[in-house]
Amino acid sequence: MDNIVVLTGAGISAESGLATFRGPEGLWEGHRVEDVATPEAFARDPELVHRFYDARRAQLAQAQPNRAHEALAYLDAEWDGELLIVTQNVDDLHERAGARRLLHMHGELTNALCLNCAERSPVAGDLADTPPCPWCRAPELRPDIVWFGEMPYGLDRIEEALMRADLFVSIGTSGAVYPAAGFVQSARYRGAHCVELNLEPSQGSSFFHDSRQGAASDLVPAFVDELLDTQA
Ligand code: BV8
Repeated sequence: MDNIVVLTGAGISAESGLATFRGPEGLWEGHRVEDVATPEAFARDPELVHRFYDARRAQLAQAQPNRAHEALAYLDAEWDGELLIVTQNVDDLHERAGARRLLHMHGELTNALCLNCAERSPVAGDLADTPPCPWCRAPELRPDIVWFGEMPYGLDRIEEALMRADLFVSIGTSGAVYPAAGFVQSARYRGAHCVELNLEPSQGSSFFHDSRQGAASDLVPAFVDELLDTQA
């Protein structure tokens, strides 16, 4: 099992108190996803979208990484082979737990993107207050988030890692959003062993050789121990 690709979703951050996307009544923090996580929504009502992300950023500042984030960071530090943690999450809990070989394919809540000069910058305060871009001073900052209909980040790097993977592990994702939900099919096609660790079977469960149900903070530390035992 030399090369590993891990895909994480909102479920890995649930035990840190951050809402998942498809909670009860399919609302997300009281909003329909389409009303806040699309370029059209931002064009229609930038203030509403900024307030939505400002609230999530404030909530994130109070959240802590959980044992699942910590276990993946430990794997990152100890694994001699190739490892890439691809996260759909826009929170920074993987980094705060110490993960290094990490790629945010849907962007980062803590960053802003300037619509004028296309530079990224860390968000200081609320974007709803239309602060000037630190690079070009234009008051044109948007959340550095990949919305529905927008191109995810790092797809070439992800595809390359999937082509080389011996093991693909999917953690805390419902398998509802593409192209992330299709990664297991690429990995399986190329002969990787595919494992799913999730509270309930995801929409893509049938593509996994091994699908384990349970809380990430229980399943992930145990799985990392299993992996590191194979390396010993
Ligand atoms: C793209 C940033 C073109 C936002 C996100 C039809 C119409 C329109 C579009 C489409 C369509 N069909 C396909 C598409 C494309 C669309 C898509 O997939 N739509 C879906 C809804 C059908 N995708 C896109 O638009 C993407 N872009 O396609 O561009 C393209 C394509 C290919 C190549 C080039 C170009 C862009 C998608 C990105 C959207 N942005 N996030 C924000 O965060 O504000 S997506 C959003 O959903 C989050 O990133 C989230 O991570 C992601 C997926 O959700 P999950 O992470 O899986 O979270 P969810 O709540 O669903 O599930 C949580 C799971 O955890 C559950 O299974 C639960 O059981 C489990 N769980 C809960 N607690 C625990 C747990 N597990 C373990 N332990 C626990 N304690």
